[in-house]
Amino acid sequence: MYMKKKRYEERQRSSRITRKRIITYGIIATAVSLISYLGYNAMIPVNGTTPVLGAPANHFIKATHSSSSGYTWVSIASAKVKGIRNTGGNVINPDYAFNKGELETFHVINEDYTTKSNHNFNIDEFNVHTKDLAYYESQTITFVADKTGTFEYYCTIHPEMKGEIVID
Ligand SMILES: [Cu+2]
Repeated sequence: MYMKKKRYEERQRSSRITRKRIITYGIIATAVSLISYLGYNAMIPVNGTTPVLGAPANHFIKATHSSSSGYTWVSIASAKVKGIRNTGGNVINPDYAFNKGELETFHVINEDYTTKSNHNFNIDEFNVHTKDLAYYESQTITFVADKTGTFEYYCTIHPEMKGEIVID
C-alpha cells in the first residue's frame, strides 16, 4: 500500500516536471523564432526583397544645427567619406564614395540639441527613407549600392541638409 502511494507520487512529480519542461521549451522556441525572424528581416536591404549575408560598411551620421552653419548633417564615422581616410568624422554634409555591389548601412541620429527639430534621411534611388526622427531618435537603414552614378542624400524638412553619394 505504502509502495503504491510512493510510486504514484513519483509519477505525479515526474509528469509535473515534464509539463514545466514543455512550457520552458515552448518559451525558448518562441524566443528563438522571434529573434531569427527579426534578424532575417534586418538582413533584407531596403532596396531588395531577399536577405543579404555579409558585413555592411557602416556610416554614422547625425543631424545638427549651429548658428554659423545652420542645419547640417555631420558625419560621426565612416571609412567612405570622400577625401577622408579611415574615420571620416566631423565632416559637415559629407560626400561618400562607395563601390558598386557593396552593402551600406547608415546609422542616422538626430542630435539637433539647439532647435530640437525633426529630421529625416533619404536617398530616393535606393529606397532609403527614415521616418521623421525626433530629437535623440535614431534609425539604421541598409541598402545595396547596386547602381553606379552620383546620387543625393537629403532631409525633406531642411533641403540644405544634403550631400553626394558617388558609386563607381
Ligand atoms: Cu533636417
